[in-house]
Amino acid sequence: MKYTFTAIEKKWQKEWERHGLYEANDRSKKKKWYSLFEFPYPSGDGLHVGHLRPYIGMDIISRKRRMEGYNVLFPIGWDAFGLPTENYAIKTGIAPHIVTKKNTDTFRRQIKSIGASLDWDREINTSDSKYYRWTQWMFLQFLKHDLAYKAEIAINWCLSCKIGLANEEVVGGKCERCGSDVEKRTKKQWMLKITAYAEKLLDGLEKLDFLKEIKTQQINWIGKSEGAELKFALENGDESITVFTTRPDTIFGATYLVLAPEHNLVYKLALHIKNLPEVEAYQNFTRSISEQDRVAEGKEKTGVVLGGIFAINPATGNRIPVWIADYVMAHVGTGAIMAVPAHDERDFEFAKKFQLPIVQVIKSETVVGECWTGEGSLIDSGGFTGMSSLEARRAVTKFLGGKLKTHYKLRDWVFSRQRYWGEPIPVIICASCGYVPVPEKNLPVVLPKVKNYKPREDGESPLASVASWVKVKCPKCKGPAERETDTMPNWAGSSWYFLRYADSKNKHAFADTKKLEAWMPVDWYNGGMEHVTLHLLYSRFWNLFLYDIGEVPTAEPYKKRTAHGLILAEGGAKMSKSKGNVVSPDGLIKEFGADALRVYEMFMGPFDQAIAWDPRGILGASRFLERVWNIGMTRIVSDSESADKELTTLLHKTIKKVSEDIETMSFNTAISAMMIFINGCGSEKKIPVSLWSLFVRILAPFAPHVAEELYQKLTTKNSRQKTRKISRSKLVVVSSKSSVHLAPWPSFNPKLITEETFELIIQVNGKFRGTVTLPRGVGESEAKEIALKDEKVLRALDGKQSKKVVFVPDRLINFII
Ligand code: ANZ
Ligand code: ZN
Repeated sequence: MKYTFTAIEKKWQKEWERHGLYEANDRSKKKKWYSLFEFPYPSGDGLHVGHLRPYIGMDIISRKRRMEGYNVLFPIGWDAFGLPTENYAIKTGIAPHIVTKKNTDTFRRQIKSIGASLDWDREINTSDSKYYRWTQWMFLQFLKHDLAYKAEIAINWCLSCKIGLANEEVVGGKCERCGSDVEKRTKKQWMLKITAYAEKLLDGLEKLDFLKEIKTQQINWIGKSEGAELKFALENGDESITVFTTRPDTIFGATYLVLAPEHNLVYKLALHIKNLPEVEAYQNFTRSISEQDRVAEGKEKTGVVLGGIFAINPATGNRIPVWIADYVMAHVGTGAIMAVPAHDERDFEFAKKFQLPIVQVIKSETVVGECWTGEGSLIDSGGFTGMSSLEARRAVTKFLGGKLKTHYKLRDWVFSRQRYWGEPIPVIICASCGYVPVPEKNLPVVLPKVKNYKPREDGESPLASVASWVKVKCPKCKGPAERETDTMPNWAGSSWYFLRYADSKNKHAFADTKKLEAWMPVDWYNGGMEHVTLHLLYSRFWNLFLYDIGEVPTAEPYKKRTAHGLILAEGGAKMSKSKGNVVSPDGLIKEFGADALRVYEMFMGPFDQAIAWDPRGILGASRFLERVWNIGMTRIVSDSESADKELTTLLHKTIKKVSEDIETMSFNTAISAMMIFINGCGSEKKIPVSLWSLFVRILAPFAPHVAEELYQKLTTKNSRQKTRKISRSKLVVVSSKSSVHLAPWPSFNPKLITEETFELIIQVNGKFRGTVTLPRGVGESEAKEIALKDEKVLRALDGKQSKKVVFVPDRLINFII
């Protein structure tokens, strides 16, 4: 029987929508569940198959939760402000909001076409003034609580475009758009004081169910380090240098000091520096090197001594030279270090290169002449000799009158851009009152229409040219004043969108308190690994702040955060329009159906790993669904007619596997379990309706349209208790209650599941290399994948691809190389 996906997919999408099947209920008595994926940026290129991967993954989880009886919120919206839209507007003169409308229409159509169980009623758009009114309101709260301030900050300036660039527009030190050189310029920018939340952002992590890599990245980004600030007097004049060190215990081995090349003192000491031209040349040289390159491991150390400048080591009384070098960062610690080459790798490399003295002061466990960075007892350290290094940290600091100090690598968040397509910053600049917040009742400050979207030659936002908008009365003194013409960065709207979904149409508040209490926190958030240091930290900070001022019910916004792997283009390159390798879902859905695309995307590999698109892959998914379809349409019989024990057991194992695998996002293995079940159905067997109904339910989150059609067929067929074939009827869900997507999630019978695992023997070229425990019935691809994670096997393969794989089900796998 023909698998007519086109007709059923459209039909069920309409039916589900008509019944509001996926609308979240703010006042339900059921337990709530909130699933979230990172809302898309509606680009002009439309969606590609890679975008869909996280949506399908979270859709599967949301559908399972609904079937488990939860009241589910699974929303979507558009992160609509952003550079590509703005740059397109600059190029074409088409207004960004028109471009955005067109793009969101495309995205909406595409996402709807995969049948995701989203609550479209709550759709939001960050560039809509009804939304950004609240982004502006929140900015005013930051301002009120002294967490927003203006500071001189270096920005990226393209010498040819004559505009300030966002960091993401600078690629390898060049302007992403024209390829010319980019230089640092200083500009007054709005900043948000995220550093005030460094400790809370760290503490909060402990209780959260985030992937370990995500936690690690956040911890490293915050970069807490506990140490001391110690003062070194200078021989020249009254100046002194304060260094930050995590190892005050090593001070007797500090044989020189190093300042960051941009350190203020270099300018202050200019008159005393004997080799000033050389020093200035070095300063210029380092300006062109990106920060990442400066700190990169293994990078050749460079630096210049400040001729004629000497400091006194307060512990030894020795005169030591002062250098500038780019391995010391201006904004980390105090921008100055005491160098202890015997016990710090970077100092060690530097000292060897420039032949500076290396004095060991900690007893080392390695050979003499190497750098020992570990702990030990102190040697040649005056009165501290013999003390343990850990103990000496405090003792030395105290003795020298230093301060114990905690530093963070995290820096405040640059919150303004001199660009058009963003939220206007709701501040008025008055010559006599300073920065005056726009009164809350006057929000939103609507982004005015302009003709030219290009930033001005002087680097100011195009908004600065709209005199009628800029000139306002000062809200305080009523004197003439001007609006702030900077706009917020791309990260603003996405820092709180998950809150708006709780109550997306509210006109009086960003969301009603009761509704926030009903929905927050997000139970499961999935997003890209590329967003875990910026967006994920920004939005946690934003929510922590709103919690502190009593605006939201939970300190942390997300209980759990996972990440998906990218889908790469055929051959493994990143999908991008410029490479012409983008795969659109549209044609695939037309040819194979949304369900086949969904199943293929979930089956193609482990969800959390990057994987290349295989144009033939979807055929397998399509064939699987065809087989399911044929069984469901032709071979279902009443329970009394058939009771295959083996098949019942297999089904219960499948239910267990699929139930567990969804929870760990092992969607690929869940699908292979369902494939095994379908194989178990053979080509002849009659399948009893009660078994089949359970199978259709576990299939439903993956292939919602096919499952609905088969389920509807079943319920009518069942009620009539007839076993003859019935042709495809024009059934619709009569009430939302009868949809498979609200049917209870099946539980398995543990008694039926015995002896479910076996030891798979792994061989390389016929030689035994180990075993792994696997569920019986495991397929070749899954067995192969797991076997290839075994270290002994990897060693035996030695990086070679296997030419052939011999797989004996439930017994062994042999890689021939
Ligand atoms: C002396 C010393 C001796 C150090 C020793 C380490 C080992 P973490 O833990 O990564 O935070 N440091 C301080 N400020 C710096 C800056 N602005 N740029 C580059 N490096 C800087 O690193 C703290 C250590 O990094 C500090 O402790 C300092 O070197 C260096 F056996 O001081 B230490
Ligand atoms: Zn004023």
